[in-house]
Amino acid sequence: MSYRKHKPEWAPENADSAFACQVMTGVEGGHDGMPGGGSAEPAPPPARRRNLSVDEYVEGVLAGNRMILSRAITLVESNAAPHMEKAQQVLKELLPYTGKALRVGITGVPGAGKSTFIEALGTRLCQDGHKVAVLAVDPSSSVTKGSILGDKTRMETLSRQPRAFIRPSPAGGTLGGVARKSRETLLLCEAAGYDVILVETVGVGQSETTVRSMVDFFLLMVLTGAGDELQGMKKGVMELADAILINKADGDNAQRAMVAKEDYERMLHYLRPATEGWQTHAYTCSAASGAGIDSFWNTVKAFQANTEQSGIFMQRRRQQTLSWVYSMVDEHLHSLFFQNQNVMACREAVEREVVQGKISATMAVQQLIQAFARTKG
Ligand SMILES: Nc1nc2c(ncn2[C@@H]2O[C@H](COP(=O)(O)OP(=O)(O)OP(=O)(O)O)[C@@H](O)[C@H]2O)c(=O)[nH]1
Ligand SMILES: [Mg+2]
Repeated sequence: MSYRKHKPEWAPENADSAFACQVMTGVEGGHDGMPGGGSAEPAPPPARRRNLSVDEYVEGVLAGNRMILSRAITLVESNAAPHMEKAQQVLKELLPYTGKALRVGITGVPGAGKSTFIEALGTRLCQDGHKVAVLAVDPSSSVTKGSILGDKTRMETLSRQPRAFIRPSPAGGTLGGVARKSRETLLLCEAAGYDVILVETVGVGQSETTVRSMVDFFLLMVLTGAGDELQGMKKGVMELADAILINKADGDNAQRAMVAKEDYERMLHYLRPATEGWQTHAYTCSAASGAGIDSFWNTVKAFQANTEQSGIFMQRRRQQTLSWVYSMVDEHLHSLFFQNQNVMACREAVEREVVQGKISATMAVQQLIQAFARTKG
């Protein structure tokens, strides 16, 4: 194809901003690096206005071009039908290049220090030669409310790292929608060469389960003052974790953090581990001072070695992919059902009859499903 011969000199790796650059720097060969056609006219409008082809997305992402990666993510986040179709074509081409990163999820109550920790850990990993992508899953976020990584200044050091890529949560929508977008974003980042993916999520609602289902290692970050917190802590969340990290183990709090660590250890003893063959433990750290961060990463590496060796690592990934497929089938069927004309036509009457006790719940289901099935034949 002709554009391959005129491969653009992509914007430099360290071109500022993980958040879609507004303007691409001028490149040789005319508009957006495309053949200039010999025209001496001034440069046309900024490149991002021009639609990219599937091949341009694929090549740009594979070349590690951050701006094209940002645009590819915007494409997979779009709910417009033509964008979704194009996004799927791009993903199909990129799939063979995905799967090579270590995927780590991080949850914890608001203010636990997740972002501070990711900033410190991510910066170290970049210095060690890794390429780190940071994503967020926050189903409650919307453009107006801002998302958990919406404020770039909260990861100032990391966002300046040329080897790091930070992407806020897709705004609003259902958890299912946010989950799909986040998973596809994760795949795009892998294809772009990021070998560590850190996914932050707030510890509320169902988002932990969603993030657990897209990562290899899941970290629960907690604080001291544990007595109450331990009581209120959902056992279910602890059972998702491959490590529990008590943050802010610094200053006056250091001693309390050690006590909390013992408390958590005792609780973990009675819980089912999240990953077969791996015992979840509690650790302390200070995201602010950096203490405990290296040893946390060693734990993650040990987990990886252990689960790769036992085969659990790949087994979990296969299960994750399949359950992703079926959760999307569920969602699709759900919306087909509730948008079905026949269902909508009889729903009110069926609901009335069931709440008045004229028909049983099972009969109500039968009537609704029959109404749905009529259109399907
Ligand atoms: N003393 C101390 N303060 C910390 C530490 N880590 C984070 N903090 C502070 O705790 C506050 C919250 O930190 P964040 O990193 O924004 O917490 P978060 O978990 O990302 O919060 P949300 O994104 O709102 O859920 C900030 O004021 C941090 O400076 C630490 O290790 N020690
Ligand atoms: Mg945060």
